[in-house]
Amino acid sequence: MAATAVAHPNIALVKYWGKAPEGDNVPAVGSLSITLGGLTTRTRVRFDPGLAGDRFRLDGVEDGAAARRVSRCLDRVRDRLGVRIHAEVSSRNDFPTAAGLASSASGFAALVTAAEAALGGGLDPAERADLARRCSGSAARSIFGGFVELRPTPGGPRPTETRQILAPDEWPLEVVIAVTASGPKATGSTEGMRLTERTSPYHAEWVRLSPAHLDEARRAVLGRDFEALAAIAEHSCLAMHAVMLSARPGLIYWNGATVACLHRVRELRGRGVPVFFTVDAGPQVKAVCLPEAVPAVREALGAVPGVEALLHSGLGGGAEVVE
Ligand code: 2P0
Repeated sequence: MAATAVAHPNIALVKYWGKAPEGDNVPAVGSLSITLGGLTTRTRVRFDPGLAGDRFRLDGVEDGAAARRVSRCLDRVRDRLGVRIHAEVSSRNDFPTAAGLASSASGFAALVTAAEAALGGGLDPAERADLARRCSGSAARSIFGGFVELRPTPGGPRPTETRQILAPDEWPLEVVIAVTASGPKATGSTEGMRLTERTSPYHAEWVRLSPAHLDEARRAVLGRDFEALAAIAEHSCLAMHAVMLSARPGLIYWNGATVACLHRVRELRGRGVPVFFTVDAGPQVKAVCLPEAVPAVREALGAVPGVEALLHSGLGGGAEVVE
């Protein structure tokens, strides 16, 4: 009754921000992402009838707040498979946790995949994705590799459908991540979304426009049209941050170096370098580019004052059981 799974974070090019009113963590909007092969979460789950409660260690340290969320996620897997046994979970990230690098996406994708395998569940990836979505919306996308779309499907067999739209080797984009601050962010995504839904006058418009954003991005991906993908991805990112900024009090996830990096990426693209930016609920800048652009992008972002480190990743596969 033990299994180990690995999963990778994903970066949304069409962003998820906001929950549907029906609850159970159904996203208010669809999203489209790329899964990053170069950053990895590795999670071992061992179910043990002798345990009085679930236990959770992240990077070797017991973490009480995260443990409650892990336990709630395990409850969803247990409920689905009709099991009532507690588990010991240990997880490792080879990248900074909770700093806008989507550690909850890879974390919950790996957790659901390992827990389900440990219990011999035999769930298919679409079902695992919907379970992972209930634990953390973006985690559904990390069940799959390459280019992934998640759509709310009211009235469907499941409340959301997640699927791969292109495999990693069908369009091998690269991502350079400029880390402009390490350490956990000030406002977690779930809390930030709730505040935005309640208080931003622009949130309803964001939800209304989202299907058009998804259609535009899906067309660009299927046509391998980098310019078109750059245009819609930067728009979705900036529109999401506009909605965040318009909450009360406004959510400002960027720092000065974040903004400087956005300008550098725009300058590069103006000079013909195939690169665009995206930024999540944190201050790191993700520069998505064609493989030949990686050296120029690294050099440009590495020279921006305030950039502490660069990470680099190609696209990768979905969550999988390794032991
Ligand atoms: C995304 N983010 O699409 C967006 C862009 C952050 C900004 O999904 O509340 O950690 O656990 O469902 O999945 C981060 O949100 O939120 C996120 P919950 P999650 O990648």
